[in-house]
Amino acid sequence: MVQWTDFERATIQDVFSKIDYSSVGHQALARCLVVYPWTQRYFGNFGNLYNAAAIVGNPKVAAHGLTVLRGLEKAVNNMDNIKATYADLSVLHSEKLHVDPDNFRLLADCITIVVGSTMGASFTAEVQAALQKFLAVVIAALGKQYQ
Ligand code: HNI
Repeated sequence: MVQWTDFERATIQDVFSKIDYSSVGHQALARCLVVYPWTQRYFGNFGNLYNAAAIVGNPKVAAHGLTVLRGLEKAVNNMDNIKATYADLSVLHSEKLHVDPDNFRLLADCITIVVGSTMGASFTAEVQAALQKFLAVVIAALGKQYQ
């Protein structure tokens, strides 16, 4: 089981209590789709993803970004049990959506970048380390059904 320090727990709670889910989710998913264009293939029913402006302006991207952040909130609220919390979500991404699990890391990195740019100076190296550890646990849990 993952061990969390008091600082890591407090930091994750603090970061997620301060960020705007809609904005961070939207920006992070849009960034992922622009920077790693092959990720667009999973969102064929989202309509126009033709270029960066279309991706950022696409309301389905915004809505789904919020869905992803709400999904992350479940992990924030169950930090000692993220694998079980994500069991169904892992099955969905592997067996139904067939998302290559390498992509989880790419979206997670985009989330880190957007959170960092939103938090500015308060996004210290220690805060980044806590967030990336949390996201690594999320990625492992989402990938569990692939193994
Ligand atoms: Ni993901 C649906 C959470 C990474 C492609 N995804 C969801 C849902 C949640 C979610 C929550 C909604 C489930 C439901 O309807 O029951 N996804 C997450 C999280 C991460 C993640 C927490 C990683 C941080 N998903 C990814 C990645 C891709 C991805 C990297 C593809 C590149 N997800 C999808 C697709 C759907 C989806 C596609 C269905 C979207 C739809 O509405 O049709």
